[in-house]
Amino acid sequence: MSYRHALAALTAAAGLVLASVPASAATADGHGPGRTLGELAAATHRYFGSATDNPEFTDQAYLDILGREFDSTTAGNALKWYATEPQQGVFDFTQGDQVLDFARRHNMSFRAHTLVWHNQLPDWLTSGTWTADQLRAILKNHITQEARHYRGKVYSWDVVNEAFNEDGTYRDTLFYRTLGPGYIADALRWAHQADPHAKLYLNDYNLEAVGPKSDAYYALVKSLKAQHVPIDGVGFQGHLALQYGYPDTLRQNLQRFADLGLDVAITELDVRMILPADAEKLATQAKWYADVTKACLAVRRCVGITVWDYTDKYSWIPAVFTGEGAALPYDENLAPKPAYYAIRDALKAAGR
Ligand code: 9MR
Repeated sequence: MSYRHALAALTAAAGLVLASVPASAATADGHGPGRTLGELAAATHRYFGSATDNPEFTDQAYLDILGREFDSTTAGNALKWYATEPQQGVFDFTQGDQVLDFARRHNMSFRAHTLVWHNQLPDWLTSGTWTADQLRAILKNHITQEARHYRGKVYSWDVVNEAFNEDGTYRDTLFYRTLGPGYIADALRWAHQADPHAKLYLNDYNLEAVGPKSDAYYALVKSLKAQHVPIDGVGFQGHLALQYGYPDTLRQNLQRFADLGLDVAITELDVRMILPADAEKLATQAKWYADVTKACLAVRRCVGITVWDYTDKYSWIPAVFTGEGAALPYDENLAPKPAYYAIRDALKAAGR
């Protein structure tokens, strides 16, 4: 039993109130009790979040850590189009509401993900043939209904996800093909109408370093700002892999977007490796997590970091990249890894 759990049990048994007990992480490795990632991030005016997913809601030990350690969450799948509009014009927000309800009960802010993406679309949408007018109406209705349902309840929306290719050209999606590049500005405007207070983001992977893809985003958001299209932030997913090297230009890249008058955030951080994990790889991984954290902390408008779930038990990596994994700050048994302590130390150093 961890220190905190032992303390909680003891306190509950004595009928006492937990209010004055500092939340602490596991202590088996001698790091001692400390404040949570969420609390440490809050001391720097940022959040530290984790994605989660509905099937995980049966795992109480998992939920205990999620609710205790993080002060922001993102639904990994629940708000995607296939889940929220499974039939045309028929909306279902049950799964998203379940995650949002958990967030609210645990005082976590909620990053809503995502309104427009080329993946995980419902069959009715991908199998249909649509004129531009029809698709524009479908897109507008989807964005309006979904963003309106969550109006006033979410911190931010990833309005358009993964709109560009690696070389900085527009990704050839149903939306781009049918509507042209203007679908992005339209989506932002419709989302703003439906929920004027949510921070509106564009979000993508392989955006961490300065390069053709991040240059394309830089040019796009600059032009959107010039046209007064409502855009508040850019999300850098941060799906990193030890074998591909650390994105050394991350801090300067975050800064140049911030300098356009935007918020930036690390939205889906994980650092995968070729399995098996060993002490050396885990140490490198820990350094990368610390370095990403420090990069965000060095940029005033970097508002927070989200890991793409917090435990290797529920990572998306092994199913997609055969032979890779161990990407998250907690292991499969929900024990903190070196990465967890490295993030904590980086936050602590900045929050003093
Ligand atoms: O974590 C999500 C996983 O459960 C889904 O199977 C997958 C389907 O593509 O999407 C994962 O989340 C993705 C996110 O929505 C966008 N960026 C990449 C993430 C990992 O694939």
